[in-house]
Amino acid sequence: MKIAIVCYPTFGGSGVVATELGIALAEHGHEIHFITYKQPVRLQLLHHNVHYHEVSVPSYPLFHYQPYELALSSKLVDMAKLYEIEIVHVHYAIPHAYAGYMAKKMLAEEGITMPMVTTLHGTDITLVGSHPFYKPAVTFSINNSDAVTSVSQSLKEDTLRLFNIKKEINVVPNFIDIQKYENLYSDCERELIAADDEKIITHISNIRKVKRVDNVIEIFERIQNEMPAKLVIVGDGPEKKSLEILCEKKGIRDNVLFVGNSHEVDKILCFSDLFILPSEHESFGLVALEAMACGIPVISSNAGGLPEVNIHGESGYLSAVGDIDLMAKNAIKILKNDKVHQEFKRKAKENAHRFETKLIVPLYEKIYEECLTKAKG
Ligand code: GMT
Repeated sequence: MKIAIVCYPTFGGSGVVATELGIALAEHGHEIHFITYKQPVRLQLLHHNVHYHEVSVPSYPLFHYQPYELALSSKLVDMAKLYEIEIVHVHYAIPHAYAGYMAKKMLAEEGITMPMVTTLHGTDITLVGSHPFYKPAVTFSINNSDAVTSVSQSLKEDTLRLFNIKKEINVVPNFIDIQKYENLYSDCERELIAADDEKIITHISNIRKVKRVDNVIEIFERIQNEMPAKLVIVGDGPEKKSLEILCEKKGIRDNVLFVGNSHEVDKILCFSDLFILPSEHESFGLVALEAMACGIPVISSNAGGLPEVNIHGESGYLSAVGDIDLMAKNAIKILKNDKVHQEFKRKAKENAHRFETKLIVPLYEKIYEECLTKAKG
């Protein structure tokens, strides 16, 4: 199939999923066309099955807001005609589903059919999409997609609760290439950041309020009272500065490393002992799955789709949002006893296997085929 993938090219989970999906589909022999405003961060190599088309928005003084949807839908139309694209898969409803719908309609005027699959990722529904300013357009674009998928059962339920949806929503969970993490490094070089007797605790996110990174610091402080430890915070975002100040106030700044956005997430996970994700909302928690694939137990909140990924008492522990005491208690329970830690590590990896690429990607292929059959018939 010739498939266009529209996504955000940044470090966020939706862009990562879209990119990994495109790469996996290309390996299955499909021709993939990424259409976005920058080359996706996880897309290092372009080859004959993987193309990237940049959407540029020329600036014009009249525009207070640059019309990205317009440029994106025009690019989609041009690329669909040039490469005879059969189907478009948009990741993150805003504004991609809206632009995709417009492209589909423009192509239809010329007698070209291009079904659209929309994947809902989380904040496009729970935070941004349900805002009254966007809600009618988001509802319209979901209802006018040829197929809709959500990355967890929880997100499906949120979507049905928040919007008036007439379309069937298929749950297709996020996935991971477990093989990629097997024996990735012969030596993780953990001595670069921690002494032998120190545990390494990691958190990765876009450091926005919804991630509750201040809770990570509170939990780390409690862990540190029990054992020597270092905290590695990966990512960048609006809360970073105030978190640095919080660490300084607590007198733990020397033991907390803020490493910013990193292309070495695999390496950081390789030397981590525990991963913390106490989010307020989390439709899936791809980063928790990445940690589990590396055999790292996860201490998380029970928000959204996290209980579908992190299995309580197996791959880590779940607690109510904001229950720092319980999260710290569980973290210490795992880290204090080496035998317990090893068992959680084993189970974390075992549970990640439920989301292997080879199990999930065919679900998308099936959806594409169904859309194409329907469009032809
Ligand atoms: O977590 C974020 O804020 C980034 C966001 C995104 O749009 O990239 O992530 C969402 O999509 C990911 C991939 O499907 C999910 O794993 C994240 O749980 C989801 N984030 C939220 O729901 C907050």
